[in-house]
Amino acid sequence: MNALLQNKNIVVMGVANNRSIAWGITKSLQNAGANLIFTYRQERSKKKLEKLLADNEMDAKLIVPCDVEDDESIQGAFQEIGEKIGTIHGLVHSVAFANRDELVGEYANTSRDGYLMAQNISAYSLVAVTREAKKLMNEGGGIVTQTYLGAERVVPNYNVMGVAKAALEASVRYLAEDVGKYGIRVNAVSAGPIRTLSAKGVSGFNEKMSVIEEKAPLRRQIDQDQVGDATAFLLSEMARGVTGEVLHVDSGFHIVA
Ligand code: NDP
Ligand code: KAL
Repeated sequence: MNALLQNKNIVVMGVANNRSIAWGITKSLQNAGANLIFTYRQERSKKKLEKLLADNEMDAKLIVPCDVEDDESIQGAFQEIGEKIGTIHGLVHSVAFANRDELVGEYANTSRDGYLMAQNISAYSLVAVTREAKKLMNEGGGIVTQTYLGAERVVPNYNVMGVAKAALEASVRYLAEDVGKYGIRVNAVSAGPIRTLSAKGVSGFNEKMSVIEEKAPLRRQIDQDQVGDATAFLLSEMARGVTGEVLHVDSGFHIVA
């Protein structure tokens, strides 16, 4: 236990199951003394989350539905959080989606609808939730999203999601400028490959994982707990001088040629 986020109200978006990066983050936030608020999309995710919390003897202050494709759903979620919790000090955005058939083969084949869906759920959602969260962050605080190296480089099969993550990372910088004057910081963690529900069955994932042990400076896999601790740091006062940043938690893979 550390006291990095003692008595801080933090909203976590994107726990689908025990393998979710957002669940690793939840454990780090709990360890830092934070009060936890969750949003979910699918009822199945809510059930998994409730069981995980119970099994780990953890408490949620509030669990609310939020589909980031829908502005009313986002507004409703943050309104409820405002009414029941009041001030929040942090937000974790850990959601992304692209159609599976756009995550293979040539990027040039991306459909207009597929492009817009990936951008909508994976990039624009950060803009929309930042706008709503800001209204409740009247003591300042931190917002952290999750990104991947495919935003910076061409990674086979990542395709439309790479372009969405590029927009997400640029949004981190523009949003950081907007909300910095209110004492709110916006950052991203760029995680190496982690086997989660989203990663399941997508082409090229196993190869991307195995190359980490061969080539990354630390020569070991990345896990949810490493991303969790880095995210907790970025949300905390320890990172009070850091905003608009993309912090790689990837065993150093991004520095090697
Ligand atoms: P998970 O499958 O565990 O989490 C994905 C989450 O996205 C789910 O909780 C899902 O909710 C949520 N989601 C999808 N669409 C919507 C929507 N319209 N509204 C609200 N929530 C939605 O996978 P990860 O933990 O791997 O993914 C979390 C983040 O980490 C993503 O941004 C991903 O791109 C990023 N990332 C993952 C890496 C990896 O190797 N796994 C590497 C680098 C970054 P529900 O199931 O309820 O629909
Ligand atoms: C180069 C890598 C290999 C994999 C390529 C693409 C990965 C894209 C991630 C994206 C989030 C996956 C999906 O959207 C999956 C979706 O089409 C089907 N899955 C679901 O609907 C499940 C049930 C729900 C829970 O998933 C979502 N997202 O809602 C990239 C690897 C090395 C790193 C990864 C996996 C990065 C990343 O961004 O996740």
